[in-house]
Amino acid sequence: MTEPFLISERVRSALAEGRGVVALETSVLAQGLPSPSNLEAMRAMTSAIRETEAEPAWIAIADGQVLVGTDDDLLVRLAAEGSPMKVARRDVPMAVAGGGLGATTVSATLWAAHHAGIEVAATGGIGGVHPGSGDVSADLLELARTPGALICSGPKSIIDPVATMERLEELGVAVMGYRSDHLPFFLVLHTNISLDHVAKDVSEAAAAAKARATLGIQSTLLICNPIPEESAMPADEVTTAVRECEKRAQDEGIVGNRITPFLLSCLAERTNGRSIEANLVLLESNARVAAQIAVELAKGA
Ligand code: PSU
Ligand code: MN
Repeated sequence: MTEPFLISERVRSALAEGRGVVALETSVLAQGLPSPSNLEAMRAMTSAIRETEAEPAWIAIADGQVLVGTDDDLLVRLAAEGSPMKVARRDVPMAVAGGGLGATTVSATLWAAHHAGIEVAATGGIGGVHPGSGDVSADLLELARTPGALICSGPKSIIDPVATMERLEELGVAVMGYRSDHLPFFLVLHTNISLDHVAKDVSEAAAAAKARATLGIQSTLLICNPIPEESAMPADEVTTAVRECEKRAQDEGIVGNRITPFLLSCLAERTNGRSIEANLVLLESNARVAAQIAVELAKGA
């Protein structure tokens, strides 16, 4: 029988040598971005992490195995193939048993990273509470029950940021701004929600992550790094586009885990691709900051 959980040789040796490792989700490649932007994101994130002398651990499911650290060929397949399964934590057993190709969301990625002994992960924007529909991303509960540190640019612009922050508070998930005292909002620089905790540099962020780990606090520290300012989109433009897309999703009866990919692709169409450009910029920036934090943690910050 093949092992259902496989850590790649590169990731295994990076962990054994005490080097920094950054876990990365693949749903952003398979469902979040169109081709060829998804491959561009994959390459930019991989390079940003390697340049920082950390090791990327892309997480995916293929041929009955959860893979922590994949080769580029598999990522190219994930990015190209019509419909890899979108795999949140609850879907992992079926994705493994089914033997096909699966792309992990933040929840499955945090679970697998922790299982592999990886402390730091990066994504674009997290899921959260969708306005009005009662839809809440599994990302939130996962942040509450799995230890680690996740670098993101706040909740995605399709999410209700106030309701999401309330839910994170209830779940006991700490939110820390990275060089920002307001909650970033994915494609938009920030919301008007102020944050209680701010890291002014990598060493402050790493120190908080280290304290969490030392104390054995069983939740993920959410470190929110705003999109680089020159690439940020105007809030009113994004809000208008999101409202139109929500209406379209409702008219077309889009529900469940198809909502987020639908809204992201609608947003790309409504903004003539500018949301995709902005998404690429923030993904690369988050990968770099995550790598810097992972390296600092590995040094025993
Ligand atoms: N960040 C992005 N693009 C994405 C996602 C995150 O910039 O596509 C994905 C992540 O995998 C996240 C998922 O976990 O969207 C959330 O989906 P849902 O709202 O269905 O929980
Ligand atoms: Mn949902």
